[in-house]
Amino acid sequence: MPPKILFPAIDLKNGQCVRLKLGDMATATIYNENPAAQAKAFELQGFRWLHVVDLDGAFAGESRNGAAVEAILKATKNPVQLGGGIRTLAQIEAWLAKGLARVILGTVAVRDPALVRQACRLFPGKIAVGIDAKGGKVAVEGWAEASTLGAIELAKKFEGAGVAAIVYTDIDRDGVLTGINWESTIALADAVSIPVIASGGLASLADVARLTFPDAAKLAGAISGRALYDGRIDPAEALAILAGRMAEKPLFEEKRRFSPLFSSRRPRPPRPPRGGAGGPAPPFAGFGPAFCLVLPPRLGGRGPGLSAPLLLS
Ligand code: AMZ
Repeated sequence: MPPKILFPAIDLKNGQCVRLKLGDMATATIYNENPAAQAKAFELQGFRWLHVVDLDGAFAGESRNGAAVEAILKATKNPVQLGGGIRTLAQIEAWLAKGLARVILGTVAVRDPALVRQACRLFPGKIAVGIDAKGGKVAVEGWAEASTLGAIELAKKFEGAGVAAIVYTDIDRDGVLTGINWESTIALADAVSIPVIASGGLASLADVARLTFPDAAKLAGAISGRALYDGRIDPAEALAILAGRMAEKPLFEEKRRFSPLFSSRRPRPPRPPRGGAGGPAPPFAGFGPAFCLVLPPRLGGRGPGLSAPLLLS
């Protein structure tokens, strides 16, 4: 399983870094007036990707924080993915020419899926689709409008098109620190072969650790906004969990026992016969009996049921 990516998020409103609650512009909290400095700070904290949203652009239907995005691109060496107001091939091309690693297409993926498929052909590996759902239905235009499409129904339109990733946001959790909606995110990831990035509600290291569970194997990573800005998540600890390393400081209660990987909700597939050369790899090869990190409540742990497996092999 490739290492999971934790994407720190910069949401731009009037050129500043903000966080909204449930996508409502009226709830904006300003976290940094200098988005480029914030991008650099995330890079120095060890993050290797950056997720940027032009909020004004998502509502307006065209880029509105272009200067801030360009300043971010100059300030960080990390690959940057940008969503919000990108609706035409010309805009996609222009943004990629400025050095974005990926553009995220939301509204246009609902309104004109053929354009997304064409963009994938023209810019292979550089097109992500943003699926933002409320009550199971996809929302568009800054989440101000609901569509009649279900998230999985929309995702399936892009099977085989070459979409690099789907960023799936549960709108009802965005910015309110209630935890990722694992059930619907994993259901989406299981329904398509496109890697899915979880977004909306990431609240604690327990959510970060949950990414490493086997039923989340098809998730590419998760986006973190408010939890990082509020200091609920220590970047070094989060990145250590995803890298399968212990945190440098003894911050976790450590228990030697078998990994909870094998006691997840899903039944464990039968083991293939031993010693059979050429047989299928054992399920979850690379995970073995492992130490588990049990996150104490002060780190956002929710008790012994949620613990982070370490990859020791
Ligand atoms: O918070 C919001 N109201 C919001 C938001 N974060 N509205 C849209 N967006 C993001 C989506 C996606 O990344 O999560 O904007 C992008 C989609 O924009 P567009 O313009 O393609 O629909």
